[in-house]
Amino acid sequence: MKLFASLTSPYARKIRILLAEKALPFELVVDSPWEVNTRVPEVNPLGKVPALVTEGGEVFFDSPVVAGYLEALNVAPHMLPGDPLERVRVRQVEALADGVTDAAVAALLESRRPDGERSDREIGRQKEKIDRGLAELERRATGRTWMHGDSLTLGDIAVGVALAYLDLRFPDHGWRTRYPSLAQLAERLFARESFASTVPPMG
Ligand SMILES: N[C@@H](CCC(=O)N[C@@H](CS)C(=O)NCC(=O)O)C(=O)O
Repeated sequence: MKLFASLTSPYARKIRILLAEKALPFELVVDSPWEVNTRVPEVNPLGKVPALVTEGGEVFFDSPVVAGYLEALNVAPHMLPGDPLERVRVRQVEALADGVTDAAVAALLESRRPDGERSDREIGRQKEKIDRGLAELERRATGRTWMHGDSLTLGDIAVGVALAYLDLRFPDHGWRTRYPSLAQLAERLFARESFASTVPPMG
């Protein structure tokens, strides 16, 4: 398997963590879709990472789909429950955490627009999504070790990646103080080898 990824992409990091937790061998193709000579559009028409190319040459993209493919390989530890409804519940946590990441990416891109084109209102709107999303994740995390059930799932991985992305892009956000259950979860997650070995470089 080949994974097209940039080292700072939180969505690609979610997949790299999943691959590490399952100890699945893969080739990491580091490619930033923002560079002019990127080859990502050759595998993903949308020009986004992550994109996974299987041994047979089939391509999967959009991180929830890639995660679904990796789970379908049936390699332990399983990161989604077997029960269909419980599975949807974990995927809901993943979607909520990915949505926080989406809003953080949108706020960052807006903040990098030149003077006169940048909208502070839009940045504020995205930051509200981040905080509403985190408040809901905090509610769900309170009083439990993992976001769902009694073991690590894809939901926890997506939450950890979203929180780490806030540390990277908005280090003054203050989520650890405002969301103590998420802070405890993050401490457990960040100590895992899968998270430690995929820390993004600054940039
Ligand atoms: N929903 C997608 C989002 C992927 C995404 O937006 N990736 C960014 C990197 S963080 C990207 O490749 N952006 C390039 C672009 O938008 O052209 C997923 O979960 O995989």
